[in-house]
Amino acid sequence: MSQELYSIRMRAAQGGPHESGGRHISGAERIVLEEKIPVTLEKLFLRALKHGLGRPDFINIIIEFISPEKIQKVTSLPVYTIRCRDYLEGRKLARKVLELAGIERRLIERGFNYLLEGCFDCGTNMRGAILMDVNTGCRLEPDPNRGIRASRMDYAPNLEEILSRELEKLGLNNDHVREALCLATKVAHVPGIVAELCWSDDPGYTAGYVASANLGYVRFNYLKEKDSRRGGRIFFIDPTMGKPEEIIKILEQKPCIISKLGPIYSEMTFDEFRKRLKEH
Ligand code: PML
Ligand code: MG
Repeated sequence: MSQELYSIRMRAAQGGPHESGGRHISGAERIVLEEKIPVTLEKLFLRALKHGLGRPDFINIIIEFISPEKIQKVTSLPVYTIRCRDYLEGRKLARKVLELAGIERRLIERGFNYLLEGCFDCGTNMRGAILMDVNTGCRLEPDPNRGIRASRMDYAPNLEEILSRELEKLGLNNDHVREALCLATKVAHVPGIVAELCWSDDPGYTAGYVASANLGYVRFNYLKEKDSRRGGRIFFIDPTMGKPEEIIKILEQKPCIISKLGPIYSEMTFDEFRKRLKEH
């Protein structure tokens, strides 16, 4: 049987294609073996159709062969869940985690503001992420309405079952966690990326995370109010460590497979998290 891998990417919008001003509804992608293409297409199609943000009238699905020699193999970031009572406490603690990642406080504030404002011009969420220079606070996406879309990443086919089992033990086995951990792991491995901050745009999902190569995938059950559609991602980058054009190219195009799972910890306080970091 063929062991060749294919990238399958779906994006869906309402009011026409994204490039003609349609409102972004849903995006998801997989890297799968050839035999899994039909079932994956069906899953992605149904996912686009049944999204909480509304019914799309534009769905684009692309299938692309991936050359094995181009694939980067990595271990998933360690997963921490920091206890918090509500999104205000979650955001306060997320700011502290970003400080631990070495980002100046005023630039963290600027990052939060960018994410809270979303995409000015279209009055809706961006499909991709904001890219912010950690030294100047300037945004670096060539098209601020579209943002940068981290793409072409997945778990190795043999890891899916074990990942689901491990997440299940902690009540975290859902698409949001599985996909965000995969994306954050790819992003954190790109030279020049300092950290990522994300919370979901799904009105029913309040969780979010800060991720970085040194700290791990640090999640909070609350980073936004329930029923809010305002969500997205911001990548904090240091252009002295990697050219923005190069970072964007890797984020969007270089295939990345998680071939080994890092640890997944049960919920802890921020102080316990900090203590654990010191022990490592
Ligand atoms: C998303 O799916 O829109 C982003 C989810 C971020 C949080 C995932 C988690 O619970 O760890
Ligand atoms: Mg979403």
